[in-house]
Amino acid sequence: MSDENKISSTGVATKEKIEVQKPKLYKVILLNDDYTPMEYVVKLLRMVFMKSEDEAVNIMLMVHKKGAGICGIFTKEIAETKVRTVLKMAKNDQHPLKCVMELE
Ligand code: TYC
Repeated sequence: MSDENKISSTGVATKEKIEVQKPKLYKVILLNDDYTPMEYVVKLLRMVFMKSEDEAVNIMLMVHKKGAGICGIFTKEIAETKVRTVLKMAKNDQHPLKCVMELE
């Protein structure tokens, strides 16, 4: 939220309130399965989420051990695109990898 000072045509200073909404953020979450190769998940995390090798390995291991892991936090449209990209890649490469988004 911010205020903006204005001088009107009558020369009177007025204060106008401008409301700025914070965009809602969504976590993109990768889910574990028993079949998708670990190296494939690491490659996907590097390509889709721009992770370093170390970051990608850590996220993959978290998903493998705990069942789920956060790949990133994004605005709605970006999160939707990331989920769609992951599912499309996995389907194309015939892996059962699942990915969902969740409001922060
Ligand atoms: N559990 C898989 C395996 O042992 C690896 C894996 C990790 C699969 C993360 C999916 O999102 C995933 N090959």
